[in-house]
Amino acid sequence: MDVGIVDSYLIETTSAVNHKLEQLVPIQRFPHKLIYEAARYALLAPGKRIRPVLLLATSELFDVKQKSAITAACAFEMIHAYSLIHDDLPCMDNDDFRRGRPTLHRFYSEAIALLAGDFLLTHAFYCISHDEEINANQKIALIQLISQSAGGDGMIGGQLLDISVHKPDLLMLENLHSRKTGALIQAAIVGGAILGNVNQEQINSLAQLGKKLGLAFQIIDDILDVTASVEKHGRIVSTDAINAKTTYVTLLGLDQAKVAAKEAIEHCYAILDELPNKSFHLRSIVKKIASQFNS
Ligand code: GRG
Repeated sequence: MDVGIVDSYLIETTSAVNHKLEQLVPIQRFPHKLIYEAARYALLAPGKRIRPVLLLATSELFDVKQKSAITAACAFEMIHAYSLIHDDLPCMDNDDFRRGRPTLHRFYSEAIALLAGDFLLTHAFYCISHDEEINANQKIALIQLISQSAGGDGMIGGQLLDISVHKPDLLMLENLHSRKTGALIQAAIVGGAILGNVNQEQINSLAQLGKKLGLAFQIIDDILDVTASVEKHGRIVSTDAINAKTTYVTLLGLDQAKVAAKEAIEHCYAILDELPNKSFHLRSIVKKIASQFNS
């Protein structure tokens, strides 16, 4: 596949997402304008926009126009940005940098970071419920999907496992990540299918694709934590190791982690092959995620 075509699709969709995010969280003149300013600082910082792009590429499979899916796509990025803001707080990971900038609580304050995260979480639902491009049934289905995937049985539950389970085994690590990172990635894909009004059978296979892609995404993140440090420093300066984190690499070893990532990616391609619709862009995103590590 031509990498140039893949990249130009990603550039076009991420820039459409960024443009819409700017509109959905505008600069304000209210006395409380700081909450918008802080939310924009985190939300508009350079990120990969993987979740909104997945939603757009999935909805496109079912001929949904970008303008009808873009608000829902942005809602996923808002939820993701909120989770990063809260994850970086001193009571969680206590991180100083995110997306190449000081974390929100370092740049502003903990109180502002907490409120900006709360605002983005709430605003995601505000934006979906006020979107004039989608119908009432789709709104309810998206709200149910997002609240479930980001809620107590999804991302928040995964975060709880992450901060409370000491030295998880492989089964627990998979459980933790399928909730913490996998659930929202999976939901972004299912969200695209909801906008396409597809049948339950297709939703199920796309949910399966999201599950495998979420798994691959996390294993690759763990691999990159080790390999990127070797490339940069000539030795392992793994942040996961510094933080004594259990990862796919610490449990499986680097080579087997690569095998596991490759298997998850192959599974994604197999699901894509079975879809009745041509999935050129969705396939290219899977390929892009896979291309981050050397198999
Ligand atoms: C605090 C409620 C709460 C939840 C936090 C998702 C999460 C739960 C924390 C994220 C922490 C983290 C670094 C997880 C590993 C997975 C990962 C690489 C997330 C970052 O997502 P990317 O790579 O980030 O899509 P960008 O910046 O590109 O959007």
